[in-house]
Amino acid sequence: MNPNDTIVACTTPSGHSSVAVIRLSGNQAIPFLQKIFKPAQPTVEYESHHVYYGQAVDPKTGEKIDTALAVIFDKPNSYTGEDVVEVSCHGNPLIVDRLVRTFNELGARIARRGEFTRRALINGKIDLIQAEAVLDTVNATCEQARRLAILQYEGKLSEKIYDIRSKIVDALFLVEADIDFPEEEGVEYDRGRVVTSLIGIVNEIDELLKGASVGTKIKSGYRVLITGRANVGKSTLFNRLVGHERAIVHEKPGTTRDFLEESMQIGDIHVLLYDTAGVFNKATGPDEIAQQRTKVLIQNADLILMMFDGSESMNEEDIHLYNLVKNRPKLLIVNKIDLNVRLSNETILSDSIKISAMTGKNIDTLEDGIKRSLAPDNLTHDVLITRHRHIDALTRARKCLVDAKSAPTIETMAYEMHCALNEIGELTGHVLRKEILDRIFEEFCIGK
Ligand SMILES: Nc1nc2c(ncn2[C@@H]2O[C@H](COP(=O)(O)OP(=O)(O)OP(=O)(O)O)[C@@H](O)[C@H]2O)c(=O)[nH]1
Ligand SMILES: [Mg+2]
Repeated sequence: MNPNDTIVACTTPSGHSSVAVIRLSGNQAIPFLQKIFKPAQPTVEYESHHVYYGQAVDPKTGEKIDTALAVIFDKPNSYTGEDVVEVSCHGNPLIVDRLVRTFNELGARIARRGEFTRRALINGKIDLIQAEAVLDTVNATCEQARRLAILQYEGKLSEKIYDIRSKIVDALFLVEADIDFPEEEGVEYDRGRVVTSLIGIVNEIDELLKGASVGTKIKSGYRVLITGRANVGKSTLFNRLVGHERAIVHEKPGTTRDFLEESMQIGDIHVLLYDTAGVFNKATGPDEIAQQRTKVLIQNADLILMMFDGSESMNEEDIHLYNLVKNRPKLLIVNKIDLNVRLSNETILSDSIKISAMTGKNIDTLEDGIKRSLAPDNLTHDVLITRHRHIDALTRARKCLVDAKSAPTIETMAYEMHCALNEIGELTGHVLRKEILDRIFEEFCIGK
């Protein structure tokens, strides 16, 4: 992969659409455009950040390919930091392929996955955390994830990491001054001061790591599980929440065996909703396996919707299940309130949300309850870690700092602090490891 090549790719999805955008980046982007694009107003010199209307033509034959708009971004004020050209044409694969092929024949190389963003990173337009945020912005599946991705792209998390980095550098300065100039006056090494600042930095990393569980959940989705004994109306509620007839509903108990999972948004929260097999006594064969699976899912859920049938009194199966979820985060739900209420357990009646999954009554109250249970004030922070790569790098940096704190000699202390800086550098991309970059940019689409 030659970093000096001019690269080209279509940045919009393939298929038919009203408009498609082809992007070029590199030294030859503007000369290549000039060979293909004929502006309606003859122009000798294109101005940066201006849009030109004209025709895209085949430079060999002069044949018109499409009408088009061209935008020029002179380096360094572009996405990649290089000269960038974007050509908007009609979104027909025939036109898009023809234009990309023509640029390719002129000498532009077809861009790899994420190569535009990778160039932005190499050219210092963004750091690695921001590059990942580009991907997160494209892939965000709920409002919370989108907000977080935008904040990270703006550099909020990076700022925090740079702040931690500069505190390590300051502490290291004290240590190294003593190694280099042990006799020098005024730069006396004060181990206590270094240790205090190391403790402070470790605490800041711990704060970040604490928020990581929320951050990663926002991205991957909170697991919300509907459970209850057979026939209480779990699948009816599941269908109601996902908005279509996803699960089979039947008056016969034991309808659902394999659990169902649907990705959805409740409010601005990404939820993975599960419908599970009802739990009942004396289950055998496949029913028994299904119930074991329900029990495993209960252990891994972020929120359990524990459902009772309001039209029947509680039985020992309800109590058995209730005991299973007692110490888990949960909402109690009494269903079938469109019928005569026969459930008489005071505690359950007073602590529960009463709904009719069949008619839809009080489903909005239930959705509010789910939102409130899942989303504490987690987004009062601008800085939340959402990636396992970040968790790993910070955990490794933290370990180095803890080791530095108790290092037997000043030299080993300095060594550990350098290691911590290295980990932080990998996190931000200032220490570049090709295999890490390859892995990250492999997730991107071509044209980004
Ligand atoms: N009247 C009334 N009937 C309901 C309500 N919710 C579900 N039902 C009925 O209860 C029966 C069982 O509903 P399902 O949604 O299949 O119950 P389930 O809990 O998924 O049952 P299993 O998968 O067998 O454990 C069906 O006949 C539903 O129509 C409700 O709110 N009111
Ligand atoms: Mg069911």
